[in-house]
Amino acid sequence: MVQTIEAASAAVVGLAVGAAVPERLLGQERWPRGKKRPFDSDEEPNSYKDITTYNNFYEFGTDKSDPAKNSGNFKLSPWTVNVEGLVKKPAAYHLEDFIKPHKLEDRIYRLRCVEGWSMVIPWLGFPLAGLIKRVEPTSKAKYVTFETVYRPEEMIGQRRPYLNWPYVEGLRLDEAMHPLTLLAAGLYGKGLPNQNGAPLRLVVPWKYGFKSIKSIVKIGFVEKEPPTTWNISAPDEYGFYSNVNPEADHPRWSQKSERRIGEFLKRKTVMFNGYAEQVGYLYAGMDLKKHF
Ligand SMILES: Nc1nc2c(c(=O)[nH]1)N[C@H]1C(S)=C(S)[C@@H](COP(=O)(O)O)O[C@H]1N2
Ligand SMILES: [Mo]
Repeated sequence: MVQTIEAASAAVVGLAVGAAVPERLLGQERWPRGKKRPFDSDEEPNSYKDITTYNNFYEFGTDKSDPAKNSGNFKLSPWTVNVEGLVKKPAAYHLEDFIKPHKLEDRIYRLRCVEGWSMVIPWLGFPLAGLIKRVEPTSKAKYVTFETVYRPEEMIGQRRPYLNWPYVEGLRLDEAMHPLTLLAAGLYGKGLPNQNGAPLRLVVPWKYGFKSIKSIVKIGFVEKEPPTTWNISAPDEYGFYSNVNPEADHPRWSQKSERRIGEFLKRKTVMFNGYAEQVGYLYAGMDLKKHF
């Protein structure tokens, strides 16, 4: 059953819900959805409770329940997003000005974590391509970089060396421009909860979840493939591309199947997480076992 927003709200009393993105920017109540939109998965979304209590966000701890428990005092405003590097219009944007020119859309996407579990999440966001066009990358720009906020006072996980902080990620420019690539400011029609990466996070549905970096403060444009956090941490296990691929096993486990949160039996993992038709052309001629 698709949860109504009322049921969803009742399920999260006591959890932090994003407030940095004013409701007027999020627009009218968008959930429950009407007819299926072109980019939607037709699978049933996970419950608001599952999506907001089973999280990976190491800045708030390494257990799945830690981000919801430990992110209550995370400050969402003021929030500035710096756009820098090989662009004609570098700038430090207040979050509102960053989001305002873009039309927010609901997008129901599958999310597959490299650990072997998956969910279906109704995001609210806008295509990263719109932002990229707005800031006008120069012809030298070939990759886009992203950085999470560094605030060990508020993010207890950053006081320990679980990963190299701040968390950084990157995409090739054509991946970043793909219409599926989203900057999300909400889910289930409301502002993003802190544990899901408030106030703004990336969503790249055909790649393992760790590419979808949370709580972004910096977006850069560069010429060379940038370093990425999980690749720095374990280069043999996590590559730059990290496309969902049932044929390319993780060195320590198979990637052929996954457990959908809320289900008991495993499902088969699908190439590019089911988005092969839309994104396959981006990797034509590439050996995806080598460029994992
Ligand atoms: N900054 C940051 N972003 C992050 C992570 C993290 O630990 N820190 N975890 C990643 C991983 S491994 C996954 S699976 C997704 C989970 O997103 P969700 O908690 O909203 O489902 O966030 C990704 N983004
Ligand atoms: Mo993940």
